[in-house]
Amino acid sequence: MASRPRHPLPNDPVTDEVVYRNRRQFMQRAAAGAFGMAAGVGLWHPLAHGKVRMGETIASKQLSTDEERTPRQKVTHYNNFFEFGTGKSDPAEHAGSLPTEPWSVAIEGEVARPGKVGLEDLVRPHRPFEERIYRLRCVEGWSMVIPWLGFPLADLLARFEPTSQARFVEFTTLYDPAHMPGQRRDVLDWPYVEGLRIDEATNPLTLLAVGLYGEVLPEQNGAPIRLVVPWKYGFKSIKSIVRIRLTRDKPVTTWHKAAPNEYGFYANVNPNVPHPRWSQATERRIGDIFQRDTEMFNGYGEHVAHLYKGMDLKKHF
Ligand SMILES: Nc1nc2c(c(=O)[nH]1)N[C@H]1C(S)=C(S)[C@@H](COP(=O)(O)O)O[C@H]1N2
Ligand SMILES: [Mo]
Repeated sequence: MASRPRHPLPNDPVTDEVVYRNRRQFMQRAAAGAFGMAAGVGLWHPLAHGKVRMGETIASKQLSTDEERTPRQKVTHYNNFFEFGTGKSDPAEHAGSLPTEPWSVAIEGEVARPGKVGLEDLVRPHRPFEERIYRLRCVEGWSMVIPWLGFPLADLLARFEPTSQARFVEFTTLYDPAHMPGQRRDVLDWPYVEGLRIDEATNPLTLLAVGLYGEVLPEQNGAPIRLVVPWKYGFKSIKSIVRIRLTRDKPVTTWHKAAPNEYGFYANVNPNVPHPRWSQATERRIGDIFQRDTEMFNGYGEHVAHLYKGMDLKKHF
């Protein structure tokens, strides 16, 4: 685990400089009569009020692809987010009303410092966010190139101090059938759960994303915080996370539970292992007409192949 300075954890008073600055600005503007009372209320509590602010970001060139990015309109209107329906346009149509503020994430299990942390407190130590341009390969056979904004999951986990017993990380999506119409139907066993081995979770490529294309994450892409694991099929990149649990045992993941012969725990992109009902050898980049060859580990082998040395990837698909 990377050794990093300890960061303030849950329940620390909000003393962040940005907040201080916002508050001071508010005082000045309020004094100048720029705001009425109603407008001022939210500004006194900027963290309860605002979504994650992007602020300054840094480009992570080394881990980014220089391939052409999929247009933002496609990235935000061709989605899989079954909590809002199974159609590709359902998430863009229905996810906008998902309440993402306030939002907190529970960090549980094999950690020395468990806690339930408000979103801003969770992400604040990880600013400025990095821009990572990653390929995303869906198990259905399409792919995109998406400029995410976020920070390494490894950095977040280190703050909570995983114990020596922590072998896996389990992630859970919000369960809120009132706002997630798909959860009122038995399409999947809700809430959506995903998992990684601890060495996969702490690989430098593994990202917690809070934005894309320079802006706050749209609801349909998994606001306010989602996982991005670019060498695995898209379904591992779980959206709208409310719980991160470190465990000794391998998590039981949603897609594996739904169809164990079709969706393995590892779900590494692998052109040599067909899905039982279709080939995985090629893919169509959204916007392209023709298929292209799918690369082993989605082209991220130099960063992750060592994680699977000695494993039979046909068995551990
Ligand atoms: N909670 C949740 N996370 C999810 C899904 C989902 O249905 N629910 N779909 C997955 C699948 S199959 C893919 S391909 C990606 C799509 O991410 P995107 O819509 O941001 O491109 O999200 C993944 N994360
Ligand atoms: Mo997918």
